[in-house]
Amino acid sequence: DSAMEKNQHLNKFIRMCVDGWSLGWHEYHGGNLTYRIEREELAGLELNGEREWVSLKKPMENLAGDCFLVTGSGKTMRNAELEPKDALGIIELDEKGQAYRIVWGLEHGGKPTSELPAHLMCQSVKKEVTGGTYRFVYHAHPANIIALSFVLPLQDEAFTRELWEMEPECAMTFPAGIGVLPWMVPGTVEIAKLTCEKMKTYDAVLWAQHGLFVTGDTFEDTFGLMHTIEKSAEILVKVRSMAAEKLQVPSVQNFRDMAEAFQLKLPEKFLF
Ligand code: 2HA
Ligand code: ZN
Repeated sequence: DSAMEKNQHLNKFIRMCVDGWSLGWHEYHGGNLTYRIEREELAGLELNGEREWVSLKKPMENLAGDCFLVTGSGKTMRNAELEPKDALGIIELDEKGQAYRIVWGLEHGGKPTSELPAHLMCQSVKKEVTGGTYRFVYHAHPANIIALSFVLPLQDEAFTRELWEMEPECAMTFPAGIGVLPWMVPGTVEIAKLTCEKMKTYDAVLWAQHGLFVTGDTFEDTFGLMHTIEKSAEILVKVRSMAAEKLQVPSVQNFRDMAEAFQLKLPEKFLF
């Protein structure tokens, strides 16, 4: 009895997991996805409120009562389609935003993603700064952007400009730029805190020598942002593999012209 067909939001979530797997971003247990799902969107799913409440390390008042569709810790994106009720789950937060419980899926004693602190803290920040429009947090391990974190300075300015230069789509897809964090221990509250701090201004944050965190309002925008950043990283890796120096790049004036044509607010700090 497959969960496919019963709930279109679950089906899109599953498709995103499988698409990321197909692109090579989710080796084994790598990566995770959460979606703040409205209660009306849960139609067709049989919820069960019998599992235990689990305290959150950091309470989040503005997520009180919210539900999240989440990937499971130690599960695989690849199995999302074959075994959705094992690989995925839905959690609900209590009325104070201090604890969660599993109300669907994550059968056989499963737990939400190991990066739950970073997901919920980014969900909280984005819900606040976007007035509730952002509902997705997505983490993946795309090889090219990770490779660049070994050779580019770990600065927002360097990564943003290098990636923007690769194709015009980039400045249009992440006009606010991209934030960069040094290597840190995965799954910790420390990495979650620094990530959600950067998410106040950016939609994408790179974890050096680990992977990429992105946020968005729809499945398409969230997946599209991950895909666009990794595509430009792939071009940059090819360029750097061919030659030590680029012979020509789009100029600061080119970026200003594009910003005017598409009404993009490109921060001055990236136009050096
Ligand atoms: O194993 O990607 O960052 C899931 C992860 C941890
Ligand atoms: Zn990871």
